[in-house]
Amino acid sequence: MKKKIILIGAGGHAKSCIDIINAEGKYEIIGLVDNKKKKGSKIFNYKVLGNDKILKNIRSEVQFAFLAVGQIKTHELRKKLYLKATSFGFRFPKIISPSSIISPFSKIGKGCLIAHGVKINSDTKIGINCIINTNAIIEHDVVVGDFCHVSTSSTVNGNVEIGNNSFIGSGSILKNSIKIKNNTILQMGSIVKKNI
Ligand code: JB2
Repeated sequence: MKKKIILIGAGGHAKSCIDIINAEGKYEIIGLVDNKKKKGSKIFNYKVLGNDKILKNIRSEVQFAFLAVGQIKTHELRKKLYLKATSFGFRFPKIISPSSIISPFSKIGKGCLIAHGVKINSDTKIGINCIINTNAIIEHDVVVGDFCHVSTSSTVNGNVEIGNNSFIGSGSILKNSIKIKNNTILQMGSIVKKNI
């Protein structure tokens, strides 16, 4: 039987999350919470059940939650919502698209979204609550910190380290063995050959 899950955030990224959660087939989405969308409004067949104030009460019926707000400039909203939901006892699963290719020798943290077409190679470690977005390539021996977003079609070559809370813009290419410090924001199409 599928486990029940609630999504936090009901914008564009939530649509991607819904698609991947349904493709994976392990969780039944019981609804979304959003601080600005009207209660009762819908994304596809899924209702906005209310705002974050209802999370505490929903916990008695639903064990799992997932961050469905995206992360472009800052990780702060995602982290705040994660801490709030965990304080109510929610658990955050990793959600992995069946169209991704993930090495069995890699490790992926809780709360991560691994989107369609992603490739994660051997001995790579991804921290908690990351978004590895559509068609990103993460090569062997890479370390990605917590609360990172590696955006669409980025290429992270072997042995790269990406610090916590970082954003790697769409289509970026990171040379092998470089280090990216915590809280880095790389604009789309960045080509990075040295440590930053
Ligand atoms: O504190 C909050 C809160 N603040 C904003 N709690 C809850 N539960 N929801 C919150 N929100 C809601 O997040 C907003 O009311 C809005 O409905 C949603 C953000 O939607 P938006 O479409 O603006 O962005 P997104 O974060 O879903 O997607 C961004 O990031 C993705 C990775 C976009 O830039 C996408 O294009 C991108 N693919």
